[in-house]
Amino acid sequence: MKLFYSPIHAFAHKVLITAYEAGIWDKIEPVAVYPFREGYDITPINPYNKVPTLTLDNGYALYGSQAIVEYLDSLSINDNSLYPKDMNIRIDTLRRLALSDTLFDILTQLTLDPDYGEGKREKFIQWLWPKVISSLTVMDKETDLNRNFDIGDAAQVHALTYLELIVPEYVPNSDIIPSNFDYKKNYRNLDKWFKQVSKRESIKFHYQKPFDGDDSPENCKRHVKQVLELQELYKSK
Ligand SMILES: N[C@@H](CCC(=O)N[C@@H](CS)C(=O)NCC(=O)O)C(=O)O
Repeated sequence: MKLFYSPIHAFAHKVLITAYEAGIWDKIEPVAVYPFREGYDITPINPYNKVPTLTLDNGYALYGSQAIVEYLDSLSINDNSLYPKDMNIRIDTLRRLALSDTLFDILTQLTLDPDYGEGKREKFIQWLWPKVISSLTVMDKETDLNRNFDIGDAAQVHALTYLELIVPEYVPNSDIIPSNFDYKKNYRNLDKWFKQVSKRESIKFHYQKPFDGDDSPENCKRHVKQVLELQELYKSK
């Protein structure tokens, strides 16, 4: 399997955490993609040109991180699925997964629209920033240090590390977002929770470790080509 993903080391992606928790990280060939830099294009295997995208050995390309994590979890060689079996608990876990993934989506929107005109941009932030605050408030309130680590938690690590990475540094100036914003100071339970979960091997394995492979556009192109060749090969079988 190949995992096309952005190797930003200060961001602990839930796909990487899940693959490690499932004990199958060594079955995955990581392929670095920076979707916003020149030369990286995975549109032939994902119409949205988004990472993460996972491709299987027959060329099948799976995208949408929620589908990818569920697939990786199903391959687990450990007896520790991140998806609780009890339906009520599972549904709540999926709600928490959505809570964190939506926070991530909002954060990417905040960083990726710097070119709005003066007034319009403020309106845009006025619309999005309260959602960031209210989701953090819910997460802080729901923090449970005794719960078995699940996919909702993996997504929360993902969203919080991204938040820490980009706000306020990569979010263009705004009167609405405090220039010294630090969720760790304002959401003490979340801070405590993060300190505890980040001791897990699945997080320590990638978090804050620079990518040491080939992250050139040429390498990305070569892997996309290989996937397309596999798709042709398996189509004719
Ligand atoms: N809903 C998608 C979101 C993934 C996503 O937003 N990826 C960003 C990471 S920066 C991306 O690849 N953006 C490239 C683009 O939008 O062109 C998922 O969960 O997989």
